[in-house]
Amino acid sequence: MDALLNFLLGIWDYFAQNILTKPAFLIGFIVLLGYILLKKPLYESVAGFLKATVGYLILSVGSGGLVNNFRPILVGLKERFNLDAMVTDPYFGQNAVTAGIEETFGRTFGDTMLLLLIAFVFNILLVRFKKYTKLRAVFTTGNVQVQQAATAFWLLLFCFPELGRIEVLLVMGLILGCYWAVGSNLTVGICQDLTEGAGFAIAHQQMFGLYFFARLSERFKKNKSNRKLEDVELPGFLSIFNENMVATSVLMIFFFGIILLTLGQNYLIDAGFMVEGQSFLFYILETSLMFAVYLAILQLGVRTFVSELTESFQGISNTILPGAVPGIDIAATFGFGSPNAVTIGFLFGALGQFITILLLILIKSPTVVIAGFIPLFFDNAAIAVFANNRGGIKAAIIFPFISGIIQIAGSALIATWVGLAPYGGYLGMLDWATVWPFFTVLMKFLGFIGVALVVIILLAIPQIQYRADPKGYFLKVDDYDAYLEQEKANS
Ligand code: ASC
Repeated sequence: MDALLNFLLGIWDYFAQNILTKPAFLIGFIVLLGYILLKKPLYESVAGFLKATVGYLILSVGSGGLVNNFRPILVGLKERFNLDAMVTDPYFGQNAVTAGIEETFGRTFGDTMLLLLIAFVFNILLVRFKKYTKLRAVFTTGNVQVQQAATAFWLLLFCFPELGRIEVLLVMGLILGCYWAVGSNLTVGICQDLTEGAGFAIAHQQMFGLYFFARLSERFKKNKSNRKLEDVELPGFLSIFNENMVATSVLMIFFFGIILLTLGQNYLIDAGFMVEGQSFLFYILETSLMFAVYLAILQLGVRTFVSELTESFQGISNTILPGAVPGIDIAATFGFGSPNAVTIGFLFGALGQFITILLLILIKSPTVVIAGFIPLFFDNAAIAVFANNRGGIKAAIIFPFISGIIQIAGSALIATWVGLAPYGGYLGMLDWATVWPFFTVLMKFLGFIGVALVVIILLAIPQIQYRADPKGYFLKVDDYDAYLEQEKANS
């Protein structure tokens, strides 16, 4: 009996380590399964698997390149000015939890893979019973689930320090599972609009934020003079900005130019960014231009796997999970809408974050924050993509700016309150600076009633969404063209 159990656990562990936490392979296998269910020949199904996996890996090279190149530069500000600051970054957040959990709560969390299993199965069940739950999206980005599990574990222990191992797993499975399913489901409609029915949703760390700002952006639509970024044709010498790669390059030369000059050549040489004798001017140029390079790679990756995923997922949504869509990485949105929105969102998000950081320093906040690259870029660029798509340029400028302020203020507050700040990092993505602090307040002050409230609130959201548009809610996923027809007929 024990041997059998161990064998099964072994298989599970292998699956979790190699597939569930590696979205490129999970998406690859989903495509393979989809094509097999569509009764495609095996060679075509395998070809689809390869193309989807390679595409997703290309996307990861793009987003990883951005992170690895630009995170150290921003974090450098902390060293350069000897700031005792916490970095908002999902990886720093995870490290902070690992570093502090033993000392603070006398605990360690070794059940992440088990938690992912519970969540994955729970998510699939919630979608399978969508008739009752109204949930349509399956979370496939296990890499971010691992980061979120770490932070959620800390927040939970902060509210319930006495909770036993099994209880922790149960409560986390329930709350995180609902957050993943409900959050991803929230983005289904806005993603369908953005991608004109590509059939995916977002499974990441700012899903509530995306939905919130996307809906607010619609208020800008009524004003005719407020155009979308892609509809603007700049005249004269400004016309060079019509080309996305040029626009990104110029803006990044300014942005990173200022930061690199602030860091100074001496620091950059000491810290190993530059070598002795290298031209500072060309170092700045090359570093800044790499931004456009990785962005282009990222977009190539999106183009490569999304079409495979769209087609193959029909096999799954026609059979085992009717009307479902996969929730995927936020970077997939950067292949749609206006590419300039990505750059605009990043820059205005940065403005909002930097102003807030200065304020923290001025008011002598107990926690000072250093802007991590991941929340700065991936959250705010995506908010701009959706805001531009639904409300035009003004929305694409204002909302990332507001988001930047909230990211820093929210992260500083929650990380100070729960005692994570001294360990140097906090997850920092938009939902973790807003929605999760709210959950934490409920649970800290209401105990298990708070837990129940969190779950009830989460599960009520898809019901409200459904009731707002019972005719279009499922149709928007099942047949986007028919949905558009219906909308036209209604208006
Ligand atoms: C995250 C995280 C990453 C990036 C990536 C964006 O939250 O942990 O590595 O965003 O998923 O493509």
